[in-house]
Amino acid sequence: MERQEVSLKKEDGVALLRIERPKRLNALSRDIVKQIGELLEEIEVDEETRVLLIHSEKHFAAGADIQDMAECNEQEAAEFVFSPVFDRIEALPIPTVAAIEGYALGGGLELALACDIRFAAETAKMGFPEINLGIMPGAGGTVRAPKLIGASAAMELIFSGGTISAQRAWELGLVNRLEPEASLFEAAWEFAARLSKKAPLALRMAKKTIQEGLAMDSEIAAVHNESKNWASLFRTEDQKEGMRAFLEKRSPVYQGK
Ligand code: DAK
Repeated sequence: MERQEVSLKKEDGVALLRIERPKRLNALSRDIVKQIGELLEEIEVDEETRVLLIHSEKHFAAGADIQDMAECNEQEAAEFVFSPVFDRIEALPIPTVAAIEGYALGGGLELALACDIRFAAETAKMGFPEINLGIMPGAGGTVRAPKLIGASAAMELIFSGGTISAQRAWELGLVNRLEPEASLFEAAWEFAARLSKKAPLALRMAKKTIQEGLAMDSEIAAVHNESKNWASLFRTEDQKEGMRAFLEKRSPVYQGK
């Protein structure tokens, strides 16, 4: 396995994960996704990591590696690790941000969709080209894209196999923020670093509560769950610190306790 194809750097509470396979436009081989899974193990247990930022130079990822998939039979295709790894990204208790430049296609877009928030360069291009290869999205695309942009817009993207501009992706709600290409990474990093200074237990609880609420059929049950989770934050030192800091007109210093 070529370990250097995925890198992880940690600074100021932000873990920066990058795919480094420029000759293949960062296409996701099985090994790369396995490596992402291994690095997630590290992130999952690291209490100092407050935010995960996924960004790759020039291209986010031009999809799954077609060479890797071309001769797969059904059993081998089912054994690809994409969905379990992407599901673990979605399930991380900390905020996750994707910063997209260049192509985010197929499995690459699915990787971005597994993150909580997406920044995109104005020049980025996104789409689900799977249909052009005789398959369909299979690592969350048919589930997460319709939730985000509605069933019909997702069907248009998936059925057509076309590529859309970052501007169109922003209009559809597929990405949260558009940035000039030159400042995309800096903007996403600054955002992630800002989140890393927020009360970490409250951030985690907010993410958990939103995800739990989305998974519930009853709005009343979801609001009840929100109230319970909200009250539980009053057990934390961070809540005392946040409110006292406000009253004392100073900046809060959160310990994550
Ligand atoms: N796989 C392998 N190689 C790729 C690649 C890919 N996805 N994308 C690009 N490359 C390679 C090209 O073959 C080329 O290699 P050389 O010819 O230099 O050896 C090199 O990267 C540079 O690409 P191009 O020369 O094509 O660059 P262009 O600027 O002309 O075009 C492009 C850029 C992004 C429009 C084009 O490269 C392209 O159409 N790429 C393929 C996009 C694509 O179809 N992606 C795959 C979608 S299928 C799973 C669930 C989901 C999936 C897998 C498993 N499970 C649940 C198990 C996901 C499936 C997909 O993502």
